[in-house]
Amino acid sequence: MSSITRRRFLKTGLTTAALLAAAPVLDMRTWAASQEQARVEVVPTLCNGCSSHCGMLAHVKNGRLWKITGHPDHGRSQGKLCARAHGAAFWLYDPDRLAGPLKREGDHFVPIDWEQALDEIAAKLEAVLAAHGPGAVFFAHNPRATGAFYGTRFMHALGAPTTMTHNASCNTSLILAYQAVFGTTPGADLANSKYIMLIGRNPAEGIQTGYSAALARAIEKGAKLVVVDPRHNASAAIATEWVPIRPGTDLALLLAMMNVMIAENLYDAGFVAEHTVGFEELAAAVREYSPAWAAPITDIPATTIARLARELAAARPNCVVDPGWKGGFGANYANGTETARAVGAINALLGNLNKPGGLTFYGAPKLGKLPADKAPDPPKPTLPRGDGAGIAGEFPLAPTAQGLPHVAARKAREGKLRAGIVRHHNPVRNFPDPEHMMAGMRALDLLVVIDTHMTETARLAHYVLPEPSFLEREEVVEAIPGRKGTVCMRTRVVPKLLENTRTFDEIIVALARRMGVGEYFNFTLDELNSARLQPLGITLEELKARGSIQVETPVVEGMPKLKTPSGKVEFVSERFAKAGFNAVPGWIPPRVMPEPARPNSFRLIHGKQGYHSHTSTANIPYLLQITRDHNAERLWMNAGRAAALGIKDGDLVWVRSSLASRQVRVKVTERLHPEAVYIPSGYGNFSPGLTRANGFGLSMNDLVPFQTEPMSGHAMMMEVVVEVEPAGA
Ligand SMILES: Nc1nc2c(c(=O)[nH]1)N[C@H]1C(S)=C(S)[C@@H](COP(=O)(O)OP(=O)(O)OC[C@H]3O[C@@H](n4cnc5c(=O)[nH]c(N)nc54)[C@H](O)[C@@H]3O)O[C@H]1N2
Ligand SMILES: Nc1nc2c(c(=O)[nH]1)N[C@H]1C(S)=C(S)[C@@H](COP(=O)(O)OP(=O)(O)OC[C@H]3O[C@@H](n4cnc5c(=O)[nH]c(N)nc54)[C@H](O)[C@@H]3O)O[C@H]1N2
Ligand code: SF4
Ligand SMILES: [Mo]
Repeated sequence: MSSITRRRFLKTGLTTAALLAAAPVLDMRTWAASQEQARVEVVPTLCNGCSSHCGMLAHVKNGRLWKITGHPDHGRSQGKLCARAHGAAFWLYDPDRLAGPLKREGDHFVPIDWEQALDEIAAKLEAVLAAHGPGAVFFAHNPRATGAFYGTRFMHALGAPTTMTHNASCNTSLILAYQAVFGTTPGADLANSKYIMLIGRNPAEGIQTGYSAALARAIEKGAKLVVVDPRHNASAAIATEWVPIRPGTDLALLLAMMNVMIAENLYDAGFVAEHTVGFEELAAAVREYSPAWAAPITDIPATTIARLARELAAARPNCVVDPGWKGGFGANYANGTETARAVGAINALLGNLNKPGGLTFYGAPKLGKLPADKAPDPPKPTLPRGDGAGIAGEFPLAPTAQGLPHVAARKAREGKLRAGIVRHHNPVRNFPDPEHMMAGMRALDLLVVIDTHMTETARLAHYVLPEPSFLEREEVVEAIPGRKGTVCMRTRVVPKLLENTRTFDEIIVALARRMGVGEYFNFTLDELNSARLQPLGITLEELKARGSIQVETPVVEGMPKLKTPSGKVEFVSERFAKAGFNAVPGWIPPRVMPEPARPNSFRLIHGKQGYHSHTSTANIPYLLQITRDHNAERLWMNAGRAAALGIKDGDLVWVRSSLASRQVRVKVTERLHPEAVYIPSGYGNFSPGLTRANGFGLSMNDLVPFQTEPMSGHAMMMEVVVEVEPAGA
């Protein structure tokens, strides 16, 4: 199915029409027949259940969304959708959706007319700009093409430098680390790998459909899969080996494996000589990190560490230590960035870059730009950022393309940031320390939230502006990397159901015109999308009809020239050294550790469940019911530790940190490292506007203080020790 068009999928129900014309009274049978045979239009679009934006075919019957299926032409998702996609389809008809713009009056919201809301927002933004300058204004979002294009362009038009994504709660550490080692973030060719080590990565639950499928294919082809995780996660269920590790210590494991590979000459010396810099420094640094050194730190036997290093090296170059996403070395631990640098380095020792089954460096199709004479780009702001990212003395290495929303909340509390626009992002719920995040939002002179629902962040806004759901709008064309890249776009599946909603681009253009920077927005979304497609020789009409189209992207065979200062893999980073950090990866312990002498002291960790996205899907009744049916919101505790505390499966406990105390029921299990308790991500909403999720389950963010990792500035989301005791004790 390489060319899906709307027309091809139209099944005209002539018999239905005839039946209806002949039937004077609509009886049940006629009605059922009309449903059965109704004309089905299949509209290709993109899922919005999470940021992966898989290719989706929406089947529309009688003007209503009837069902969804995967779009086979999307190169990354390859016809697959996950459970959350089916849940997210409910958003279209969700009675909790925001139906019109709202303005805060005291402690409640009142409906407001769009024109008036936009006039007032523009005037208030102008006032902040006049009093404090563009350095005091920010934009934050869940990073995707539409938000990135319109949000960033608007900020730049105002001279405002502070645009931020959610990544400081996700994977900013990885982004920084791989920038240093490779100049970019690599992927992995799991499907062709002979030996895969997943370190705090769980494709079976932290789903990106194509990636999860690739892991399954690798297993079918006989790959060895090693899952390093304090928790026997769903990927471990199909693994050859589960290596339970003490949380926060993966860096020690990696350093010790590199020690073995170098000491025993198992690494790819040819690749290292030709394509890397800083090997001697790395070799000198890891000499002290033997398996015997790492064993008591990681709680993994030294013999196992040495064996894993030898097995990996024996499979090179068709093997990979997965580059990860969030879990083991995302925005979680004090050593997140350093751990990701070590993952980069060990893959380079294996010489697996651009080899089948190794790391991949695929580009995305190159999109075009609007003509400069018609739509000039606003100049890039020259003011220093307001969130400390890239600023000497604050977080000089923090990637400025991501920014630091939790630091921005502190700056707002200090009066340095004064106004913000938040779109498709819920920083109050999804960053640690909600009191800190809320205090930041409340301190602003102006907070505008653009969402589909009344989230925890939206509740604090001065203006809440509703977008139509993803099935009712068109968006900016996206380019997806891959061996064969994909261009794709979100198309409108059904007409706008809630008339009084507006899309993000409409909102931004309206604000820009009011604020005297309309000259940067003198084009329609269609014109922008046509310009983006122009170099690919694809018309907008064609992409709207097909939704996703694969295009040839130049594939570099062998080693690409990397965007590092040397053009090679860098084991040693001058930038890191200059900023006062290790030049080559070295041991950094986690910030906190549970107290061994206290039987009720644990580290609290979290992770994804396959059927929820962050905290935005718990309000979907079908997905919430899965949780309820399986008591899946419970806190996991190791059976031995539970027995010692007199805690049984299903018991209610108190979980206390320095920040808060919460109650939750316990799942007693053998599938967890004894020193950790684990809470599934996705629960703990506290906005009454989310009528079904409100008050359900626990978010670990309630218990984690505001804290920043020194290198990347990310939120350290699992650096927290809790005490657990039976409720009522
Ligand atoms: N179902 C679902 N899928 C998603 C998402 C979602 O919300 N829901 N979101 C998408 C996004 S934005 C992301 S970032 C990815 C995340 O994808 P992943 O990073 O794979 O998912 P996580 O569950 O965050 O973390 C993976 C594992 O890390 C483990 N872990 C925790 N601490 C440690 C540690 O110290 N060491 C080691 N080795 N392991 C540890 C957890 O037990 C967990 O099993 O998922 C994407 N896909
Ligand atoms: N407790 C907890 N915290 C987490 C995580 C977790 O799993 N659990 N995961 C961490 C990770 S890996 C990440 S990436 C971040 C994610 O953090 P966020 O980006 O904040 O999370 P999302 O759930 O993707 O989406 C946030 C908002 O998008 C809104 N939304 C949905 N559809 C639309 C739309 O079409 N238009 C608009 N304008 N808004 C829409 C939802 O209502 C929701 O408020 O959270 C991090 N923090
Ligand atoms: S991974 Fe699932 S929820 Fe995310 S975009 Fe793909 S189908 Fe949708
Ligand atoms: Mo994420």
